[in-house]
Amino acid sequence: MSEVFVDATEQAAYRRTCNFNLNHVLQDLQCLLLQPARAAMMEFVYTLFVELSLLAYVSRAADVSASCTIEANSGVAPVKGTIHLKQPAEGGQTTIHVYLTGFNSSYPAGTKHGFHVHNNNGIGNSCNDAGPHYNPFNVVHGAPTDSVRHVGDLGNVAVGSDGIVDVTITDNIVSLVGNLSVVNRTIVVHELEDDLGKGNSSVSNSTGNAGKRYGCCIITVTANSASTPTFETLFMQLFALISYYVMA
Ligand SMILES: [Cu+2]
Ligand SMILES: [Zn+2]
Repeated sequence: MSEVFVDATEQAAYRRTCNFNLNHVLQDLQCLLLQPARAAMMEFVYTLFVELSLLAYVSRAADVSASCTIEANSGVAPVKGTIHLKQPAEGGQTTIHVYLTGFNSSYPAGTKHGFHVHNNNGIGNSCNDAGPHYNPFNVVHGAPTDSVRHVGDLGNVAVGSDGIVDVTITDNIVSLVGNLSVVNRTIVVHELEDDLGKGNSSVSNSTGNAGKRYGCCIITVTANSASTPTFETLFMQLFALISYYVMA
């Protein structure tokens, strides 16, 4: 770079020559062709680094968190507990931690209970106000791993040997952001195992024949946070600044 411009003052002089003395085009061809191109390239490289570091900042720093708390559904089952959901703000996989107690202690460990996001914002009427499974594409019920499934189909949660459900689900369809967000909809835990659309029941294709609604809660956002920049993003910013000054 320095074979053309020794310092900033000389560079500024060249820039002025290029900009304001167009009658010297032939004598100053190198200036006209190279200098603006070089300046443009430096700006491009700098902008690219800044944008990359901003992208890294956004993609690493922000998560959307949501939760809901199931109160015992009196008259049906004393199941209660808390569900925590988390997803990167730009989308992607959602992590769902489920912690539930109050299942019938006579059930053997490993007993499964249907677990879904239902369409409505409502837990009244023994969870029936939650409506059907959240199904914006109007397709049949399925397993979480099926390509055709309700958006709300999260399959089953299994009770551990201690009578407690303590599991973490990851799902690529359930989202806390965008048009298909499940925020303000209702999670329902069921009496029976969801047959994942593969049973013989007449309701297998709509509910998975998961039986009664043992408990439910409405998903609400708890945090939509941006944390402090990571070491990597700070390094990228620093590298961008250094590159800019070295190349200029
Ligand atoms: Cu359900
Ligand atoms: Zn379903």
